Amino acid sequence: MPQGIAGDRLRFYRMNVQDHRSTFAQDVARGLTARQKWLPPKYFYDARGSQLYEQICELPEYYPYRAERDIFITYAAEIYAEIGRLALVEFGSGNMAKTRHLLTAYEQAETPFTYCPVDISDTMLEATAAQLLEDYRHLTVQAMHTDFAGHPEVVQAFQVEKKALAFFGSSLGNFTQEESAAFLRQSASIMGPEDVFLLGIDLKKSPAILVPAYDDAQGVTAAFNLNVLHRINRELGGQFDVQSFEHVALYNDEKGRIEMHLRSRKAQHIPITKIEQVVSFQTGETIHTENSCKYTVDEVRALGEQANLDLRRTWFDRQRYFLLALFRPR
Ligand code: AVI
Repeated sequence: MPQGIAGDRLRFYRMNVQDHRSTFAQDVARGLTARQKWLPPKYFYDARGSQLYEQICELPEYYPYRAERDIFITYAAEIYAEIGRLALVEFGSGNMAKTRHLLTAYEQAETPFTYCPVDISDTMLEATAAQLLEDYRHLTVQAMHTDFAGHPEVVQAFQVEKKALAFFGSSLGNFTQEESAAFLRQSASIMGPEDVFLLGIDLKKSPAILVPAYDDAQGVTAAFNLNVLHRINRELGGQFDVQSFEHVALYNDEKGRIEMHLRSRKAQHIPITKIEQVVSFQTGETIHTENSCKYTVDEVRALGEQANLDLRRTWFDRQRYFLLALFRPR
């Protein structure tokens, strides 16, 4: 239910966010007792992890952030021409820095417009939404705090007529194929005939470019990956000696994805109090912590087709590393 309406230009919704801690415990118990140990990537993003992700976006090797920003800057007017009449609903809005390039195009039109950021971090949402209202006179914000990943249809609660649903930053790439297809299908099911879906997605390219983007020289991505072990220690009473694990990033050509793993440098047994387990590792055994799927344009088109969405416009950065795709309902 909507809560805490603060002024005429800001409405805040808190939608049924699950108890993260119990879910974290369940996911850690399930993931670390599987044959190939794994953890869902969403647990990277505690306060420290979010900070590290912002640092990743500034790294020389991590091109996706800059490439997408390039598209927004270069084509803001064209993108605005396609979506300007629609409220912009952004899944996983984060610090909204990149989206500002689009909001600036809305503002320059000098007509009222609505931006609906949706994020799992409420502190980030509150702070950033308030700042946006100061910076954009014609803007109304409806912000939603929720874990939207499994149920994008939650954004139906926003009071908007026509909408551009947006999922930027190649975050769809962190979903499995089934999750991506379900996300697009569920999104399509709440789209009216004039609504659009905007997808920012990273394209397939040489592993010589991909791998360093996830294994940078300064070790920021390594710290981001290892941070999930610190989080297990802090929140679940884990006893990981974080130094005894190393960051691994590899390109899985067959699956078309970067995989991140944490590899145990030695055989060890790790007690985790809150899940009442001792997790054993052999030397070299890994925890698979993230997939970052890469696509071709044809694969992006096919992804849309599975959800009855037609690919109508494409924008690329100057290196053609990244794609902003606009879909319309069939
Ligand atoms: C958020 N997501 C799209 C990033 C990616 O590129 O898959 C997360 C990330 N992992 C390591 N570096 C960045």
